[in-house]
Amino acid sequence: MLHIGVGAFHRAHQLPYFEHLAEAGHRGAAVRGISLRSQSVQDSLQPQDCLFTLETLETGACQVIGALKDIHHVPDPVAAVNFVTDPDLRLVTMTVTEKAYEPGSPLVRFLASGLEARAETGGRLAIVSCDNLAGNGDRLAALMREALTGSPHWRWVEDNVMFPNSMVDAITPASTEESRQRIATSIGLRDEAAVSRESYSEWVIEDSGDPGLPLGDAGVTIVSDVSLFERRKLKCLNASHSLLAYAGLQLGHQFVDEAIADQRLHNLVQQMSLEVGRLFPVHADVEQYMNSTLQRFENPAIGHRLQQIAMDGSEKMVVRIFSSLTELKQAGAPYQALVLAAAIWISFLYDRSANGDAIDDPRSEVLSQAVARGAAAVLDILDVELDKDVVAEIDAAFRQIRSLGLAGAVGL
Ligand code: CS2
Repeated sequence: MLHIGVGAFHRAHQLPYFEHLAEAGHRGAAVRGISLRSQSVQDSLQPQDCLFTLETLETGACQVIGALKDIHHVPDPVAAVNFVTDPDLRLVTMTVTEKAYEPGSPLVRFLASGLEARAETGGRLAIVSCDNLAGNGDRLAALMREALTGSPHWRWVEDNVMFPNSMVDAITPASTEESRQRIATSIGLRDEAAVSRESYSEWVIEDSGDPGLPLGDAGVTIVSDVSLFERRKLKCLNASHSLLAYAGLQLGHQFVDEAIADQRLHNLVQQMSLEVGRLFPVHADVEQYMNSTLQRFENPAIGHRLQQIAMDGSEKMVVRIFSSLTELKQAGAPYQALVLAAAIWISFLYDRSANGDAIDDPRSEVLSQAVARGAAAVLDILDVELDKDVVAEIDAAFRQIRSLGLAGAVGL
C-alpha cells in the first residue's frame, strides 16, 4: 500500500493499524510513504530505516513502529507515476490536510497522472482520503473527475477505482524538543521522528470492496455509510476544537485542557453542541459523544497546543462551523453559539493582522486585507454561501467583540 503525507498524524494514527496487520503476518501491510511537500520527513526517517517511536501520552508507553517500509520525497508529482502503477498496489491512503483538495494541487496532479498511467497497466485500487473534510472520498473523486475530464482513461478510473469516505480520529499534539527528550530518556535512544498521541484512536471507512488487507482485523470499522461518524466528528469535536483554539488564545490560554477548564468556554462549547445536536438523529447520541469528547479535551496528559489548531481557518471553519450555521438556519433552529464561534475566529484574524502577526492560512493575504474591512468581507471570500441574516448576525457579534472585548461581548 501507498500513503501520501507521512506527517505526525499518519505515523501516530494509521501506521499502528498497519503495524498490527504486519505483526499478524500480512506482508501487504508494509507502507510505502510518499511526501509531496516536505523533504524533512524523509530526512528524519531514512537514517533510522523508517523506524520510529509512538508514545502513548497517558501512560508514557513507547512502541517502535516498523510498518513504514520506505519513504520518498516526490518534488515532481507528475514524474512519480511508477508509484501508482505498481501491480501489487491495492490501497492508497492519504493525510494531506484540507488545503490540498484543490484543483491543480500536487495531490491532484500526482493522483490524476498516476491513475492515467494505471489505466494502461490495470489493477483495481481503493483510494482512501483520511483528511478532516465532509465527504472526503467524494470530494477526491470529484477532483479526479474534473482533472481527468476529456481523458480517455476516465471511464477506466470510474470502473476500477473506489474513493470511499472515511473518518479518522486521534489527538496528536505536534512533537516538540521536550517530547523528543522525554522519549529519548524512556527508550535510551534519540528518535528524530518520534510521535506522541492520546490512547484513543478511531478509523471508520466506507466499504469499498476488497482493499487487499483485512483492515477490520486491525480495529478499523468498516461501514456502508460513514457520513454520520464523519459529520459528528467534524461538527462536534473539530468544531469545538476550533472554537476553543480561537477563543482560548484570545483569553490567554495555551493548551486545550486549560481552555476547556475555563468555565466560560466550557459553557460556550456546551451551547454550541446543543445547537449542533439538532442536526443529528437521536441514535447519533451527540450528548454522550460530546461528554466523552470533553473528557478527552480535559486530559492534562495530552498537552495539545491551541496554536496547533488555530491555523487554516478559511478551510476548517467552513467544514466545522459555517456548514452547520447554514443547515440550522434552513431548519429554523437556534444557532447563536455558532454565530459567536464565527465572530471569534474573525476577531482572532483581526487581532493578528492589527498586531502585524502572520495569519497561518493558505489565504492569509486576502484574509488580512478583508478583515480590515469587517466581518462581512471575510465571509465573502470563503467557499460558502451564507444567508444574509446570518452574515449580519456574525457582523454584529464581531463588532461587539471589538468594542467590549471577548469576555464582555459574549457575556462570558
Ligand atoms: C484538530 C484536529 O488541528 C485541528 O484542527 O481539530 O487535528 C484534531 O485533533 C483531530 O482531528 C482529532 O482526531
